[in-house]
Amino acid sequence: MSKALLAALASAGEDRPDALTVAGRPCSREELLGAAGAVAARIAGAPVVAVRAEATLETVVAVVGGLLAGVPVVPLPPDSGPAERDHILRDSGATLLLTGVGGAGGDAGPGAGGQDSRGGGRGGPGVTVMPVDAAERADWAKPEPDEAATAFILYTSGTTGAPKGALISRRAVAAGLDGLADAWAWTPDDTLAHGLPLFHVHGLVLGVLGALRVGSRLVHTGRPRPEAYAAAGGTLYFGVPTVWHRVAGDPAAARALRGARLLVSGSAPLPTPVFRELAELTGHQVVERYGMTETLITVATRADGERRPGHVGVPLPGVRTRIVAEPGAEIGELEVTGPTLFDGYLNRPEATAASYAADGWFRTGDIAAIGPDGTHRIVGRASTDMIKSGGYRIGAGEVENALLDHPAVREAAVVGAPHEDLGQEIVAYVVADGVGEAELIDFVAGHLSAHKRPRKVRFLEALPRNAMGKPQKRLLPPA
Ligand code: MCA
Ligand code: AMP
Repeated sequence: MSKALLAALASAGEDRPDALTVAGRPCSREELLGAAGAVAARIAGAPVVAVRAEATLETVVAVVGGLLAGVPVVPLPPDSGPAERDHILRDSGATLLLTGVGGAGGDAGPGAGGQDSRGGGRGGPGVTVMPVDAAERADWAKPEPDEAATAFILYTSGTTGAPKGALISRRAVAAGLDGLADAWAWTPDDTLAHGLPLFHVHGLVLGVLGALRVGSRLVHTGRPRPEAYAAAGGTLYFGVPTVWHRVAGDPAAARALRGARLLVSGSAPLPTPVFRELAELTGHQVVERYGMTETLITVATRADGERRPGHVGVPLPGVRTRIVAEPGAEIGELEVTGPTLFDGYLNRPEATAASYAADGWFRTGDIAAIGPDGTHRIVGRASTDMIKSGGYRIGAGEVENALLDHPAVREAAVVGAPHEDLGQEIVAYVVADGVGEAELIDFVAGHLSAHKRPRKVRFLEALPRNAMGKPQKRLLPPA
């Protein structure tokens, strides 16, 4: 059995005044524990707690406070529009919303902080907004909850409908982080640097809890900009491929990473040209790892393993993988099992059941191949309705539904088109009268969140359909 999820926070290594720095604000581990203890004391006993997850110190305090108190944490994207925010709060049953100090005041608007904030601080009916003060202190002496307890409810898009809440246990988080520490020889001597959003597995679970559990320093740059990475002084850097593409496009920033120990990419495929350019500029071959919200990270290139572009490495300790393919084929759907798997989707028994094979392995929906040496290669996704843009997972159906909520839109079909920087960009094809591209883009950004907005809108007389009347996305004109 592994040690408790936060056990290392109080004990790992020597403390220092800048054990973590978030968007320019330093904090020691002792200060973090004190501030999080104050949060824990205020929320203890709540069934779940939502956290408006701006890239701020308050978000880290709020999340650690929730974990100390054993209250499942629901990170809310800070720029969530009403449709997304109301769905997440209602579906999760959150009655408390923790925000930065500036986000206080019932139906208050945006709060202080690094990341975009256009209303995620509003609670809505039945939700009390509770400001978090990183300067507050309280001792929290209660033992950590059982490792089977839910740590997070992470909302993630499917191909259709609204996002589903993935139930992530404390055990899964601990197992996943210990596996990555092993794979990357990640120790208290490291400084982890990144600027990823704090409402997804990559930035929050790996990028914050990873550092807290291992005992390494953390520098969160607020935003994942190349010049901020260059200035962060990390030994270990995390980024999505879009971030690495931008770093490669800024040679001075890239060269500043030469002194690092390990550069890690994940959340989407890292293009081979970016891998090569970074190797040239930084002297590092980027390590890729693969995972999902539902499974956490399951496969990773080890620090001492072979680094090949397009390859994501080998299963973490305790994880098993298999390819379900047609007879004779080497490429097929990747299925995984092991200690990092989620406990199902909240309130969605049917979706939960559908995500598992008959023998309990999780069906990732990713198409992959496993080489003779056990190295995994992700080839694509089974469904084109699951889009990855800038490392964000976006369901085509959710964006289509948002567009159909606009009174001028009669039909909508959304696809992910190849994009050099974002991997895929969201393109919306609509049948509509009296509305322009910019208005529809803003409409989706305002209803859902900015990263779910289409980057292009194409207007059609009618969507291509088959004899049954079903839209045929393959027959849409090029973006
Ligand atoms: C532009 N903006 C708008 C609009 N147009 N806002 C509202 N309405 C509009 N019409 C603003 C945005 O608010 C933002 O403002 C700015 O324009 C840029 O927008 P954004 O789309 O965010 O920027 P980008 O440059 O396209 O973003 C690239 C990015 C981002 C920074 C790389 O995509 C990102 O952070 N990706 C990380 C995703 C991630 O962490 N995924 C992990 C999932 P402003 O700049 O002022 O805010 S976990 C996972 O996948 C698994 C487990 C795994 O394997 O890791
Ligand atoms: P999310 O649920 O946002 O965590 O997204 C999970 C999805 O991201 C996976 O199902 C994959 O499609 C994709 N993904 C994550 N890491 C990689 C990677 N290294 N290479 C290719 N795809 C990846």
